[in-house]
Amino acid sequence: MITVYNQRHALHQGKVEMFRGQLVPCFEVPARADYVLQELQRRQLGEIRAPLDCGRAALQRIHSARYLDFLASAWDEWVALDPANAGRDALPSVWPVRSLRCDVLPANFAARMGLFSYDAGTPLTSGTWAAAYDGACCAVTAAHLVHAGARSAFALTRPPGHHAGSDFFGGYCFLNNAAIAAQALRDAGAARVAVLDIDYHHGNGTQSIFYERADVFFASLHGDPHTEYPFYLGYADELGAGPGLGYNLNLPLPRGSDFARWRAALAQALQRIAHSGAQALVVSLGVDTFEGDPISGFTLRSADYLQVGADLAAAGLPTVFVFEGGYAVDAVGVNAVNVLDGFAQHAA
Ligand code: OKP
Ligand code: ZN
Repeated sequence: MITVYNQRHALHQGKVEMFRGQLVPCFEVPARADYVLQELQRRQLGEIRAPLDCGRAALQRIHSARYLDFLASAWDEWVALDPANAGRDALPSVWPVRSLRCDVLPANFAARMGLFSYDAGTPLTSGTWAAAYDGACCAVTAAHLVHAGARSAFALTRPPGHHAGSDFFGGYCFLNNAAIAAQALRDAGAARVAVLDIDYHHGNGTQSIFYERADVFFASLHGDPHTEYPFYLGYADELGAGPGLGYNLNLPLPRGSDFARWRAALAQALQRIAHSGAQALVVSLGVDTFEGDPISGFTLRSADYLQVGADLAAAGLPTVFVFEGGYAVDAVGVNAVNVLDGFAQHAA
């Protein structure tokens, strides 16, 4: 398993997120990726390399130009409002919901923060753009390695990506690394690609990006959005639309679900992926399904992740893993690497 590691991930270091009327310390911290790297090195799971510069064009296959322009300049605009902002994270606080206009690009910075986001839990910091850009390049580099014949590759980066849409950030995500990887595989020549999202939270960004497309099948196992973030997408009746009808699969599970129940849903998703005709697989690898996760509600144990990796290997597809969630920081390295190790041990 080759790992493509984002050495600049810690440039994105949020201080606080809005939670129940208070600004609380961020759950999505640099130590998460450090622990995964440490565990990869400890178990000598394979070569660890740096990403190639994938260029803005690879990002623009998924994200709108005006969103990328905004992200690239947002920090400078934030500090220009008030030099004291240099010591604070930027968080949105106003959004264009139903009946308000999304087509006008306001000059006001706060108004643009809201236009391009959907929650107040995702701080934008001085290094967010640099970290997210290099992270997307990790995903593209991993996709190219797999397209060139590697059985698998792992994009180890943060911030995560699966909640980010073509023109919005949210859920700790800015650039949709998994979608960018899937598109890179398509552009390299794979006719059909599947994205399997096993993070605890529904990958609303990835779903929305591919919802009307038949060339990228999206499947997700996640906490039931009736009670779990991101609440407004991820229901079982979302099947895709237009040419994409039949190419979206949501398997919401109740909060509290255990590994047996989760694994049965995984088998269902993998069966559909096998029938989708996908030539390559992108896995949004979140390990916030862990019993000890502080913001999630499934009860997987560390050893279960070895089995998850084995089940994924049995699908037999060239596979790009992209790191997403997992907030039990002490366990995130073991859990994520268990998936990769289980995969490597069972990959033909
Ligand atoms: C990102 B990924 C916790 C509230 C939850 C958003 C969760 C985003 C999860 N105070 N806020 O792991 O899917
Ligand atoms: Zn998650």
